[in-house]
Amino acid sequence: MSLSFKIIMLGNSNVGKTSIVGRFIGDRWSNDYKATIGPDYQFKLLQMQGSEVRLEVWDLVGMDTSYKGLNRNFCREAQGVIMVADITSMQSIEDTAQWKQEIDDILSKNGQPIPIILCVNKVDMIDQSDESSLDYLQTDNGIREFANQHGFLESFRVSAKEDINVSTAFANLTREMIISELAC
Ligand SMILES: Nc1nc2c(ncn2[C@@H]2O[C@H](COP(=O)(O)OP(=O)(O)OP(=O)(O)O)[C@@H](O)[C@H]2O)c(=O)[nH]1
Ligand SMILES: [Mg+2]
Repeated sequence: MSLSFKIIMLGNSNVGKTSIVGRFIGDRWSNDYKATIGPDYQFKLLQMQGSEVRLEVWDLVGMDTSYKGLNRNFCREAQGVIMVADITSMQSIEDTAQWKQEIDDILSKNGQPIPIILCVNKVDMIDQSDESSLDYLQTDNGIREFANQHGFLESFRVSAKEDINVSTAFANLTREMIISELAC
């Protein structure tokens, strides 16, 4: 069986959406920052649960700078979302709650919200060995609690730079999209 899914990357600007896509699709990393100026997609083929899965990953413009409301038509075709925040910016984490609500209003499948995974990126920039030095929203427990509260399927602390948890986040999202596809 072969399956095809559209995933969109959402989150504030500068949080690392493009870097996460680069890491996932091509195992690439760059320190240079070039703001994304228009939607663009790349795809990757995965073998999962005996099926060939084509993931079309849409990288969008950061939503705080150019925000005029999510493009409803564009988002309507998405079957999964990777919501990205920056672990060094509490604001970027808190803002995901609002994007989550908005996407739920646009996108639900048979009344069910589509799967959205929260990726709190740049975990390489904090000292994970000393959780007591962190803000609660930067800790594993804090992020998990925030994600539960706001209805995210799952949450991960990730690093596009050091390749931490990026493929796991996409794999778990894909598994969930397959389950919801097969349930139809
Ligand atoms: N330390 C660290 N820096 C990162 C990481 N991911 C991204 N960055 C840096 O953060 C900056 C922004 O990354 P982008 O991937 O362009 O962010 P974006 O969310 O796509 O930004 P917009 O397209 O403007 O919305 C760049 O300078 C990246 O090098 C990471 O995991 N760790
Ligand atoms: Mg970008």
